[in-house]
Amino acid sequence: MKKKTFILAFAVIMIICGCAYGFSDVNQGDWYYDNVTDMTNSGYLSGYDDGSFRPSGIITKAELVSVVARVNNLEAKKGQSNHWAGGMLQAALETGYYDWDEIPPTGESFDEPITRQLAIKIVMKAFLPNEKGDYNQVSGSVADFSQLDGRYYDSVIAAYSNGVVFGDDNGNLNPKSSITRAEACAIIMRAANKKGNLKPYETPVATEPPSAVRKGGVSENGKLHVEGTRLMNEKGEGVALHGMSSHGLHWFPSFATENAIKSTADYGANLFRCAMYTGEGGYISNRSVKDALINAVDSAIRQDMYVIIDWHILSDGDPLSHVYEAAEFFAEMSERYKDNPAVIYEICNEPNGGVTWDGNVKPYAEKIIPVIRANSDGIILVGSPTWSQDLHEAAKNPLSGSNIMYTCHFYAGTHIDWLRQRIADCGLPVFVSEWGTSAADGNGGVYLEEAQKWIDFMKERGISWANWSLCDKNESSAALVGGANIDDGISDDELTESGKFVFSNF
Ligand code: IDC
Repeated sequence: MKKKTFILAFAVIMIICGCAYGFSDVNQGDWYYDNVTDMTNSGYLSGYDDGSFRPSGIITKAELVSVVARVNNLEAKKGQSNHWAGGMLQAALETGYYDWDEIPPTGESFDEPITRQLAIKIVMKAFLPNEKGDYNQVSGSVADFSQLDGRYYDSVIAAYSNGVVFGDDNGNLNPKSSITRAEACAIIMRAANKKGNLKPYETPVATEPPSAVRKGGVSENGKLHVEGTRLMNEKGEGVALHGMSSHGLHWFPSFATENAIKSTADYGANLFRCAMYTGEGGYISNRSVKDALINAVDSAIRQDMYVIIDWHILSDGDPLSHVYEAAEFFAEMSERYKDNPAVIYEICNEPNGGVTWDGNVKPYAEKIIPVIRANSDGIILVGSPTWSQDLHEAAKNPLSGSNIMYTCHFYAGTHIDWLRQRIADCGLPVFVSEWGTSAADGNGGVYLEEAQKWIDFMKERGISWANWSLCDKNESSAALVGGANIDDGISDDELTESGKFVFSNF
């Protein structure tokens, strides 16, 4: 009953938004219709851009294990492989879904089709590890039971006895053949339903329309793309986004609420940046900060603003140090916000500490960008070494692919002409996803004369920016005075000197 309500809600949203409900190649009456629909509605597996699901396409080891692991709420672990699913496969391996030799963690076999016997074992270990079945009955009814490898007897017998698997029309299991996407959906959904731990379906924010329409907002500019060095709107006109960055969401979630974000839009901002620290007590050690991030992203979307999802590496200077977690995170975020034109992905805030573009940042970006591109062709922002100042290094060996921009971060008390010159010289599309009126430590100053030079420079070039930061911390880069209560909007006397300057420039 509950699930039906969720599915109904989904259908209603899809109809309101004028989206087609269902896949071109999955029809009511197909034996897998319910399982595929439940699975895709729950957001665990998606179809293809052309509107198809390809039910008879094969599923790989990486795909099957990562879907099972996600349905079962596993969290990615650090694995040996840089494959997009490496972290989830490591977690599944450590949890005992399969043995080392069945899918070696090196990544080499991750993209191979998974056999049916192994898929069944993984699904049973994940959802119904304690179920048993009747050997005589199953071995007598499965025509090709003798084809099974002995290590799969228990799982296959339990799967048949619990209604997770049925043979084909000839009573065969074909244990060593590949398994299709539709079949995988079916066995996963049957087992997960039997265990009863399916997460309720959540309203897809991606299709929820904004509740406000604002000048310069998403409803006006639509889907963004990059042409040459410029950010363009859907109509092919140059567009510049301006707004605030949050401070660390795990420290200051109360300044990243819908009211807080809305109050910046009321001053004219059309951008909000959600800074989710990875280190310093952030996401890597405290996954719950993702809830604050999602809340902020959804809020900005409802306010008709563009919104940056910032993977805020800082003390953990090498982005490769958390590449597995990043792949998992961006897979989830890009799936959640799939077609939403508001969402911009910033994949590494500020690489630093001896990392190089060629050796660290570019290889990292080349792992994360395809993960996002599997779901979205939205704008992706990439940092560079030395706290996102080494544009000249990125320019020597830029990334391939479209809709990629390079971030440049500046603090007016520290970074002056020479960094502006770098932007002018690099020939790359640049996005200033973080800047401050203070010195680089977030304090000192404020340096409004130099900040004005920067504002003029960015305006001339149509460069988008987000200012650090919307919070009331006692440091000069903070936009709000101590104790500011912004639940009812931000009044002028709640703005610091920096805040007044920045808000007047939206
Ligand atoms: C600063 C915060 C400060 C915090 C410090 C360490 O303003 O309160 O104690 O981080 O977490 C950056 C970073 C940004 C920094 C900011 C100012 O992206 O996280 O915030 N800065 O130092 N790069 C250059 C400057």
